[in-house]
Amino acid sequence: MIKLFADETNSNDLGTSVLEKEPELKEPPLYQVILLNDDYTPMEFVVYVLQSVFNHDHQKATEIMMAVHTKGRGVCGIFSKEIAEMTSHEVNELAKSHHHPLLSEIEPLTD
Ligand code: TYC
Repeated sequence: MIKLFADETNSNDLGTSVLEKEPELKEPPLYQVILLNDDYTPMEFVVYVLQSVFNHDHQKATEIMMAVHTKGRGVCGIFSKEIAEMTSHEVNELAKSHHHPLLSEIEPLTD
């Protein structure tokens, strides 16, 4: 719906109005950080990553790790695009620094 808004650009505004588009109030898109299964990363290391990077408790971290282990991939967190990118990068660098092949990636959350 188009509404009348006060013209804030006019400092001599004497109560005049201009037609403007309604302000768009869209929420920013969300991204999932997805953990991928592999044959070599130790289960305990995956649980450690899920606790230390994603702040999951030990029980939840173990559940997610087992779901990824059996299904091939799984969601470990949902964030804004920038935070998802940084978090996925942190996981991949942490795995590399421990010489494990563990990988994560991000994908847009569609509803
Ligand atoms: N499949 C691995 C193993 O059997 C464990 C594992 C789980 C690796 C989840 C990666 O994202 C992963 N040691």
